[in-house]
Amino acid sequence: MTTATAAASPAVALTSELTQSELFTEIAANASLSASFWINIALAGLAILLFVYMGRDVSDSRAQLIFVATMMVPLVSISSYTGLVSGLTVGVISVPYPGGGSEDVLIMWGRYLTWALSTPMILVALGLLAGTNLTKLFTAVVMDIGMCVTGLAAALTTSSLLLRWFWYLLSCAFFVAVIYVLLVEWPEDAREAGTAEIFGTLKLLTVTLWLGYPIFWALGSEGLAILTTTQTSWAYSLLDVGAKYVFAFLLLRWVVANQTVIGDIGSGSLSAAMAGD
Ligand code: RET
Repeated sequence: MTTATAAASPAVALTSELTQSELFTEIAANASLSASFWINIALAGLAILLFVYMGRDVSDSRAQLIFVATMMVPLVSISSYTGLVSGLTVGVISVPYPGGGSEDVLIMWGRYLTWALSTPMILVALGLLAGTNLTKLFTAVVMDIGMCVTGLAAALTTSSLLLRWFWYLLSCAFFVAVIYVLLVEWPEDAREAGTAEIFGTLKLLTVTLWLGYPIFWALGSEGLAILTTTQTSWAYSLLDVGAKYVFAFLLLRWVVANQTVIGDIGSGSLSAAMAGD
């Protein structure tokens, strides 16, 4: 495999010493890779405008908090993808591969960093919708941040193939805890809160799409290199469209139409904390 993993016709050869503007040129020269970024910048921008409009009359405080948390998702996303297109949050590292040897690969490390900000927001919104307590919300959020940070470590470790995959497994272990909360704990809370139906839909969407990320990591240029960098980037970008904008739209549309249900979500330490008790 050669430097073609980063661009069909690279403007400059990939080495780990590229400057930010060389990385920028490299990305711009690959139309498909660039498009995988720009499509998200455009959709995040539209989502922000749409959500501000949808939230104009929301008055319940829990509903407002769900709005703020959900709005953060496209806001973080537009920042994340701006970092990627500008060459600021990408780099070239020498990735070791199972067959032996290594390859200089374009790594979009900014993705993992910004996931550590956006995914907790998704979980806060879902936890508030399910009417969960502070303990479960805290657990889901810290496990999720653990998943993103160890995922970043997996992507950036070049010293050892074994440790690279050990980081990956650690990240998966954190991920299992998040999945457990989503599939076991929160559906029960949502049933009590009267939000079981919409929670069920969003849970299914979230769990299904989130599972795609570790799968594409393993198949992509950071893992087994079955897919090229551009293909991997497209996979993440498309998963992002569903996991962020479609998810956020479905949630906020429901919240706007069901503010009274949200307002009635009662007991639990989180509600008590929100009410200032
Ligand atoms: C990595 C690789 C290591 C193992 C695991 C991963 C999981 C990532 C996930 C990302 C979800 C991102 C979303 C972003 C939206 O803003 C880090 C790929 C388990 C689940 C939903």
